[in-house]
Amino acid sequence: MDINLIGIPIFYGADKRGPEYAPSKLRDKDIVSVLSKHNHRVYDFGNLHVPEIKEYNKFYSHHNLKYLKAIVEVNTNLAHVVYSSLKANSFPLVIGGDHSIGLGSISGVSKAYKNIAVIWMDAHGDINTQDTSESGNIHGMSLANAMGLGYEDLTNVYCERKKIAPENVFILGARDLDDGEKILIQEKNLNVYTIEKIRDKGIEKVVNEITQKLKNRNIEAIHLSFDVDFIDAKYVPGTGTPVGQGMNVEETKKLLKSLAETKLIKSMDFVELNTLLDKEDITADLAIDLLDWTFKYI
Ligand code: DIR
Ligand code: MN
Ligand code: MN
Ligand code: MN
Repeated sequence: MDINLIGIPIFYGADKRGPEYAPSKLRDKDIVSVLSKHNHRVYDFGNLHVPEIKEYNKFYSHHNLKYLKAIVEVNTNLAHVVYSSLKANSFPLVIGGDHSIGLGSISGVSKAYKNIAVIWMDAHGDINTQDTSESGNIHGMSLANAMGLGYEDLTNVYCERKKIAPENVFILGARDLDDGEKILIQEKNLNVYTIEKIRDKGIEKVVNEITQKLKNRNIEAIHLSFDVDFIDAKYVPGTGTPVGQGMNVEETKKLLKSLAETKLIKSMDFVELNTLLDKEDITADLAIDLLDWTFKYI
């Protein structure tokens, strides 16, 4: 397979420095050779441009959407790179950066395919809007924006329509949800698989359940958006908002393997590696290990 490696050195969605260094960290750790081992041709597209915004200007465009304008700009460009990659039969692997980039990726995928699904692996739901968010951090809103919910500058990124139907969104591993997010999950009847639910049913069964639903709906492509805080806090010191009670590394790998083996994953984000918090490169090394593992089966 051809892989287009796309780095997005952005921290604006998290409003905490660190994730912007992840793409170069993973390149230092030879991500290109690691992925190439598995019979993939890897094209390193470098990093997309992220405009420099001064911290005192972060509320410039909206009082509860920090760095809105720059995030819209980066996501628009990302959407087009993802779309172009898919049209050229390449697999876009998007390395964040924070999770605000999930919107750009999904926007690009949704233009390339008619029927898509999103698997969002995350301790968080990222389904806040400017009205429910307690932080004003856009990385906690990107999945809502992709579903057409939230501020119009964000929901209109790349094209003026919703990018993904709520029934085709699967949130795996959520365990730190804000009140507004819990309400939205009820309202939209979103597919949320908590850690307990995944452990109860077993990984095989969960993946079968998801793929059965996708088959019934004629889904052509899955976009996998992987926030490294999906994994339990004790294994990922290098992320901005770690949460306990998550899966261990072995369970996570089992889940990634099962998902990859569906052969439906056509694009992926890997986000929220914060190198400034990552003492001894524990999380960066884990990131390499997880990507190595996943792309063996994709
Ligand atoms: C929180 C944290 N729900 C927010 N979200 C994070 O700011 O909206 N997402 N960390 O990954
Ligand atoms: Mn996230
Ligand atoms: Mn998260
Ligand atoms: Mn929270």
